[in-house]
Amino acid sequence: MKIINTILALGVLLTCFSCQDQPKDNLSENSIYQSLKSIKGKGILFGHQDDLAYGIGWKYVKGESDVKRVSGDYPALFGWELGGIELGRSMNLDSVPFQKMNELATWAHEQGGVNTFSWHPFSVIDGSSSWNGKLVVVPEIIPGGKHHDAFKKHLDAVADFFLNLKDEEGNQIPFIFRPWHEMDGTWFWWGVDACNANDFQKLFRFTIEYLRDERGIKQMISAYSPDCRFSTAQEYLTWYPGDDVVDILGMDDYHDFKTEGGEHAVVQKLGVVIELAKQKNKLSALTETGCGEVKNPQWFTDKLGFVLNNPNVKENISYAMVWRNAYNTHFYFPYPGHPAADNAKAFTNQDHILLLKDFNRLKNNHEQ
Ligand code: BMA
Repeated sequence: MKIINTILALGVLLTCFSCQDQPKDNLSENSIYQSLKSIKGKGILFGHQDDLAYGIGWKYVKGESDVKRVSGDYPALFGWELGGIELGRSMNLDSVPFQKMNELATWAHEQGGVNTFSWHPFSVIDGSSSWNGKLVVVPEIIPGGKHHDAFKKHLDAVADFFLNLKDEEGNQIPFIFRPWHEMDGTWFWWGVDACNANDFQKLFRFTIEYLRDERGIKQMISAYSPDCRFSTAQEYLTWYPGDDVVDILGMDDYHDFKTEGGEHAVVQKLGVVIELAKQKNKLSALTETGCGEVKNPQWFTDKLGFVLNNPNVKENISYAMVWRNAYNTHFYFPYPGHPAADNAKAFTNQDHILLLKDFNRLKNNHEQ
């Protein structure tokens, strides 16, 4: 009897320990998560930051998109940036009005696309921008820190934006949130030079729990995305905050593409991410990448295409996103007439690279 009791007690104890790390219960109802799961292995969503807001030579033209101008259709994934919202500004740090962002993201959702949000906040302590890699901010804003309450107000501004994202029927629009990315780099105040892994984990965890549990944002799934400064699973997980606050295992990588043959390193690192995602039953993605000004006209087929045609990558990752087309010396997707335009079109024409219509078709096939 004693033995049985002990076994039972142990069982209860083990269950409690493991529930801490259980995946979140809202995933079964999240249409993004479910559709990405259902099309896994059938295609990779192609994404572009600020795609509908502006491009080279245009700004806020209804229906316009550099990806569409070159490839014939919109991307399937739309990236947006929230930096500045925490200060109560009406525009983000790249001058995109938040009202416009709300409208465009709502439109993207209604067309069947997926929205993903990044956030490069100003420090609540002294208003410094995110790009202050030596500034000690994180210990002061996590629970127990002197500026924690002020930080919660910053998060409230983010929460209010998310809660205002509603479809025509008033339902909350599902989205991906990818905060505190590239923590393995030295350029952000949540990066390795100013923040240790333990504090980082607390920051990430608090951010997700506050938005999801305190502010009730259940339609959010989250992505963890170090930059490419890792080569093993152990290194990749250094800052990992826990299975219950992460849904997508990502990687940002511009750096490896800059070195000769670096696309092999990208494949290797994505292999690490994919393997971990399998073990944890999560999705994986190349959350940010690109070649500045697309200086290599073959970059899309020969570099990014090389990576996304690797059988393991092709079989497993959900999406790959390139950064914004800000102005004529800062863009990551070609515009019509650019030397890389035909190549980018050939890249997006591949069956497994999904633009918006391709993604919708696959989802519909799956539902039938
Ligand atoms: C960077 C650049 C900046 C921009 C920031 C946040 O990579 O594009 O110009 O402000 O992202 O979107």
